[in-house]
This record gives sequence, C-alpha cells and structure tokens, in this order.
Amino acid sequence: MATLLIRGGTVVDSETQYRADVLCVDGLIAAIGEDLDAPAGAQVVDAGDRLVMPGGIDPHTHMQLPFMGTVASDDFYSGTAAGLAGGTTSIIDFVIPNPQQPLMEAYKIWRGWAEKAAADYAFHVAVTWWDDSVYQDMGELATEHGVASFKHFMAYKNAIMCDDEVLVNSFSRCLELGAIPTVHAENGELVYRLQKQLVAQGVTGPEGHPRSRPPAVEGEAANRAIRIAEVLGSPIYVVHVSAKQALQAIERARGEGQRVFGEVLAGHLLIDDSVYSDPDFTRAAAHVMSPPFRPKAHQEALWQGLQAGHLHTTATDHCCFCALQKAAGKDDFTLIPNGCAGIEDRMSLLWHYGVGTGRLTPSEFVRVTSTNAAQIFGLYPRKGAMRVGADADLVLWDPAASRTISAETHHQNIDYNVFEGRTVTGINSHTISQGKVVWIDGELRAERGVGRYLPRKLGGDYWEAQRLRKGPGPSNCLVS
Ligand code: DUC
Ligand code: ZN
Ligand code: ZN
Repeated sequence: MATLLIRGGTVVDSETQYRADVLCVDGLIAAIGEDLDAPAGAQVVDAGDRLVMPGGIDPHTHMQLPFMGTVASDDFYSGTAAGLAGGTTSIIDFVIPNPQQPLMEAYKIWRGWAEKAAADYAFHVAVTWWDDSVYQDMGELATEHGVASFKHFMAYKNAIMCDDEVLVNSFSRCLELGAIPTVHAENGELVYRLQKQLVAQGVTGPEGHPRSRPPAVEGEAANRAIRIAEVLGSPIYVVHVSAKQALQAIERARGEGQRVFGEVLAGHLLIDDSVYSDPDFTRAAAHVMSPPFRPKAHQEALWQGLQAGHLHTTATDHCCFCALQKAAGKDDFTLIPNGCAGIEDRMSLLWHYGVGTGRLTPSEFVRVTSTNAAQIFGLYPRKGAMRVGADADLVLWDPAASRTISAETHHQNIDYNVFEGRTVTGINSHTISQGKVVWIDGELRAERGVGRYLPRKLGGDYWEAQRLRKGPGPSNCLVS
C-alpha cells in the first residue's frame, strides 16, 4: 500500500496544535514528529501553512434511505464521495427496519447497499418495534457486528415511531449490551394531530411544516427520552437538537450529573424558519426536514450549547431528495419527503461560522466535527485521533482559502443546496482517506467500494461511568 509523508504542517488535534510531519503507511498513521525522513517511494505532500487534522466524522447520514414513498438520491457511493470532497472521511448511517421486519434482515440489506461506499462507514440500527426477536437481534448486532448504538424515532406515527413501551424495552437492552440509545426527539402524536388540523384548515403548503412541529414538540420528547434514560440508568444521545427547549432538557440533565449527549446539525445552526415562507414551492420544500429550521433565536442558543459543551457533535442528517421527489407534497406538505443535504459542506461551515467567528478554537472544531463522535460511538482512537496507529483519515486545512457553496459545483446528488451562495473561508485542500489522497485542490479521486464497515466498541467510558454511578442493569429503576 501507499506511503505518504505530509511535510511541514501544523497538526491540530482535540487538545493542542504543534508543527510536525505526519507519515502514513498502509493506511495508518505511522509517525508524527519533526523532520521525518521520507521512506523510499513515498509520496510527499508539502503542507505549507496548512493545518493537519483528523478527517470529519458525520455521525448522522441517510444514504439511499427508502423514506416517505421514495429513496434518498445520494447513495453510499455518491454521498461518501461528496463527504470526501468536503473533508468528511467517515459516516455513521442508519439501518431502519420496517415495523415487523427482523433487525438482522434489515442490517444485511443496508450492509449490501453500503458496499459501494468510497469512505469508511458504521451503522446505528433503529428499533422500530418490539418483541423477543428484536431483543435477540440487538444482542447479535452488538456482540457480533459491533453495532454500538440504536436509534429510536419518537415521531413518524403509523410508520417507524416508537411508543414509550418500545423506548423502555430498548433502552434497557442497550444498557445490558453496553450500547448507547439515540433518539429523534419529536412527539409524534402531537405532530400527527397538528398536521391533520392544519390540512383541515386548508394549510397545505410547506409553511405548514414548521407549524406542525413547533419547538415544544421537540422539547417534550427530548425531556421524556432523557427522563426514561435517567430512570433506567442509561446514557442517551439526542440527535439533531434544533430547539432551545430540547437543549434546556439536556442542560438540566447534564447539570444533574446524567450522561446525556447532544448533536446539532450545521443546518440548524445556520438556517432559520423564514425559508418556509418562500412563495416558490420548490425552494420552500427543499428545506422540509424534521425537526424543521427554527426561528433565529434558537440558532444562537445552539451555538452557545456547542460552546458550553452541552452539545457534543455536529452532523448533517444528510438525506437528499431532488425537486421532483419533493413535488410529491405539492398539494399536501405532510407528503413532502423530509430531508436536506449537507455532508459536503459541514466542515467548512463549522470552520467559517465557528472558528472564523471565535466561537470555537481549532481544537474544539476537531472535537465537534470528529473526536467526540468517535469517542461517544466507539470508534476512538481508530478514528478521530491524530496519533500513531490511528487510521490515516486526515484533512489538510487551508484556513485562508475560500469557496462559494453551490449546487452547480457540489458533488452531492441533489439539485439544490440549502447553503447556496454562502462563501466560506477555511477549506480542505486535501482529504486523505485510508492513507490515500482522495481530494486535492478541487479534484475528487474517490473510489467506489473501498469504504470499509467499521465495527465499534461496546461499553465505552461514558457507558461505564453511567453504569458505575447508578449500579448495573434494569434494577437501576429501584435506585433513588
Ligand atoms: N428527518 C429528516 O428530515 N429526514 C430523514 C429522517 C428524519 O428524521
Ligand atoms: Zn431524525
Ligand atoms: Zn436522520
């Protein structure tokens, strides 16, 4: 395999920065130090004034997801390739079984779809129903396939929504296995009722979407899931926190010593709900995702949550639907496929609006775009670390270079970009995946099928700490 020497850059990890060369051999970081010799035949990249950081990990993507009567338009190849173009070198996607479908069956289907991936990937598996076979399959997935997290949709009634019984059963099982439960926190009963009311009142356009999913709907569900986890003594991870009310539930629980983790999307940090008043259906529908974009005040709260350490990871919920697919909801907003793209732009957006404004230091940027996701989800230190023995998934980051985001130039398989026209300063000149240069100054060299499945570690530090605090197993509920 290839040997690559990155010469003369500034290494940035989750703690600090220092001048060093980085030698990559056979897909791994082999040495980090000053004035390293280039082995015979090594490719040498001069890092110049650039930073050398761990590649991004997007812990929330949906490649080729079958959803709301259609299939997400970025598949595992095009979506991971777009990620590489933007400096994201690993994803954690979701296996989402239909209710009554065996979890193992769905998992094997998703594994087959992912074989075309250009970058490494792992899977959260969604629990969408419950019986003994689900309990058994969770065990097999965790112990034999390294699935260290399970997802629960608290919305999407009559489809994939979990009721409290499923949440309690599944969180308890996660605790037994050393896996972390994650939740999409929206009260699906309320969403269902509000959707019906709005449509009955004649509100059928995309403006109905945020009205059917107000912040309190998210706050209630986040708090309920967190409280259930508290009673069971389980850690919990709340995906795509978009509303102050959900953030407050996380802050309260963390303040009381509970192991709660929060994820925020680049979109929720930067886009507000005015997009839904656009009279052009295509533009408004392009922004329909759940939870929806919020009034501006929520964005500042989310940034503060990220700075304060109450939100830990940044993701995209990358789930592409083209204009034609979104048109399924032309006469009824509840039928617009939910989802927006973002994998290609997350890293630069976080740098530009985070580091560029002083909200984040470069090391904090590394933490929230890579290291924290690796640590929470059992990928560390293989991923998310600048250290010998870690995978050589890296970005060479040029803090002074700019690009303007556009659907005309992006690599995502979607005809719209919700960040269209934003010029970001701070971009990856190179992306290195498995020790190979796959993006160099605008040229994408992604290879279909080279991405590897990443089995993950169970029972990480956070889980162990929560377990010690509360005592083992479901009998936790007896501990006051
Ligand atoms: N939200 C979306 O917008 N798309 C996919 C699934 C989800 O929860
Ligand atoms: Zn979701
Ligand atoms: Zn999602």
